[in-house]
Amino acid sequence: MANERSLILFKPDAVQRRLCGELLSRIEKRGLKIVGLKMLMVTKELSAQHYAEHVEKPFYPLLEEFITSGPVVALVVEGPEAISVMRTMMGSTNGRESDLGTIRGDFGLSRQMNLIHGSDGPEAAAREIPIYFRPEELIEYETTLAGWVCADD
Ligand code: IDP
Repeated sequence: MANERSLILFKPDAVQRRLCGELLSRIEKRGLKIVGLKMLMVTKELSAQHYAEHVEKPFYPLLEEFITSGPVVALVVEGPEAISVMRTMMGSTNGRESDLGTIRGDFGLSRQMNLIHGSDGPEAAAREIPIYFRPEELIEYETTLAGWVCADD
């Protein structure tokens, strides 16, 4: 079982809809550890860097407009299989197709304004985390709860 880190964004719609506390609460209650946290504006340059695989796609101009439209909250979360755990919690890209119980399924109906980003694999996490955080902005610490949250394997 890999202890992983994942880059998470609460997108501008989550901030505007005042859902950051709800989303953060779900992540913390699940047992993942917050090791980095900040609010920032995504610039066009940052958007192109983050969404490099999408810049040539037809939906990119609207995605850029959306992601640069207001502040986002960026986090690095850490825990056992944190990347896939977060992807499952997030749900499908399109809120309309996302299962109830997931963040996107519970709070949205949009494919674009889908509240949250999470790295989709270890390579993506390794690429995305340094886009948003300098090494010294990520805090290494122990929590006494760790053994109570995941101790089966
Ligand atoms: P993901 O966020 O579920 O990993 P990706 O396919 O990596 O989905 O797409 C990145 C983001 O681009 C999505 O979260 C969504 O905001 C936006 N997006 C993806 N596909 C479309 C589309 O077909 N129309 C509009 N926006 C899209």
